[in-house]
Parts: sequence; structure tokens; C-alpha cells
Amino acid sequence: MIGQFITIEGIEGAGKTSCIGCVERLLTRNNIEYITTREPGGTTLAEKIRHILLETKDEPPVDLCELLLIFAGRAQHIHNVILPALNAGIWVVCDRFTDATFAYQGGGRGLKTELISDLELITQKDLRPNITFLLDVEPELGLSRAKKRGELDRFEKEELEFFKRVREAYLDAAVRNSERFFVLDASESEEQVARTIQKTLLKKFSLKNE
Ligand code: Z5A
Repeated sequence: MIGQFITIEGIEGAGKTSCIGCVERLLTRNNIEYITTREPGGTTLAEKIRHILLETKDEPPVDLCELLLIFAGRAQHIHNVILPALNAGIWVVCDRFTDATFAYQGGGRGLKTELISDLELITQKDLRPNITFLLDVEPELGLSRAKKRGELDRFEKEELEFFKRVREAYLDAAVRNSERFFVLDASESEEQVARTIQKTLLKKFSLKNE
């Protein structure tokens, strides 16, 4: 049996953490075996790459270097974690995946979509999420939530305009991939967002809510 691949996307402070918790609870109630993982990261090596990507102290990577580091970590993550799980029938819940690359490196940094698509094909072949939740929120609100948590990483230090471009690129991706994207209004309460996510999963995968 092949497991299902669920990804959660959105700008900072959109509420991915609580969204993941709600997906996990629903899968547990349905006795579905799953793992939760994240990008950048998800393996020991890929977590080291994440650290390089997010830290603010040393030499910052140029945009192309950032993109290649992200796909390097992704190759490791797919090979060592995602594909073995899916092939064993285990569902994978992933906090960000390649839609984030189109949004941040494409929309935010301005790298060409064709370049990202080429790397996607090389790294993933036909692996794509079965369902993607995009938690959509005004950057002003998302950033204000994220800032309450304390020290900012390299991405969180970007200007508001950067996050506006990221959000637009996410919304464009949702239109282009409407068969797997579910866009949620993440300015609503965490409880309301959780209810919508559960309803969507119940319907898509014929799950039980008991
Ligand atoms: N990145 C990239 O550039 N390219 C790529 O291909 C990939 C990633 C894969 C790290 O990702 C960075 O990597 C990321 C993009 C880049 N940029 N940054 N920074 P990350 O996902 O690990 O980091 P993050 O985006 O900073 O995650 P986050 O800020 O933790 O987002 P979140 O998980 O959506 O937020 P949260 O912790 O769930 O919520 C933040 C706070 O808001 C918290 O106090 C909540 O209680 C509160 N909250 C959440 N939802 C609500 C609602 N609905 N109402 C009120 N308050 C709420």
C-alpha cells in the first residue's frame, strides 16, 4: 500500500504548527500510521543544511546557493525518509515542501520558475503531495504573530514586500494545482482553521471523526 503525502504551507506565523497537530489527531483517531517531518530538514544531514539556511551570523548564501542547498536537503529527505515511509504505506505529514521553494525562492527571491521546475523534476521525479493545505494570511498579521516568539531567523528578517511576493506566489501555485491545494483563511481562529482542515481530510480520504 502507498501512504498519502500531506503538506502544510504558508508564510511565517500562518499557524502551520497547530494545523499539523490537528492532522495528527485525526490520523491517530483513524488508526493510520504516519510520520511528521519538515523542510528544510527531516534527516540529520538535511537538518544541518537547515541550520545553514536559517542562521544569520555567518556568510549568507547567495540566492542560487540557497536554492541548491534546499534541493540538496530535499534529495536526502526524500530518499531516506519520505519515500521509504510512503512505500511502506505510512502517511507523511510534512511542514513545507517544494511549494515553499516556488513561493520563497521563486516569488520572494525572484529566481526563475523554470529553474525550480527543473530541479523539482531531477530531485523528485513524479513525487508530489496528495494534498496541500495553504494557510493564507496577510503578511502583516503572520509576521506579527511570528515576532512574538522572539529571535528572528534569516527569512523572518526579510522586508514586508518579500512576504507579499511569497504570498502571491503561493496563491498562484494554488490556482495552478487546484486539484491538490486547499486554501484556508488563516486569519480565522485556530479552532475554525482546525475544523476546516479536518472536514477536508474526512471527505478526501473517507476518514471517520470519532
Ligand atoms: N523555506 C524556503 O525558503 N524554501 C523552501 O523550499 C522551504 C523553506 C521548504 C523555515 O521554515 C524557513 O525556510 C521559512 C521558509 C524557508 N521561513 N522562515 N522563517 P519553517 O516553516 O520552519 O519556519 P516558519 O515559517 O518560521 O514557521 P513558523 O513561523 O513557525 O510558522 P507557523 O508554524 O505557521 O506558525 P505557528 O508557530 O503555528 O504560529 C505562530 C504563532 O501564531 C503562535 O504563537 C500561534 O499560537 C499563533 N497562531 C497560529 N495560528 C493562529 C490563529 N489562527 N489565530 C491566532 N494566533 C495564531
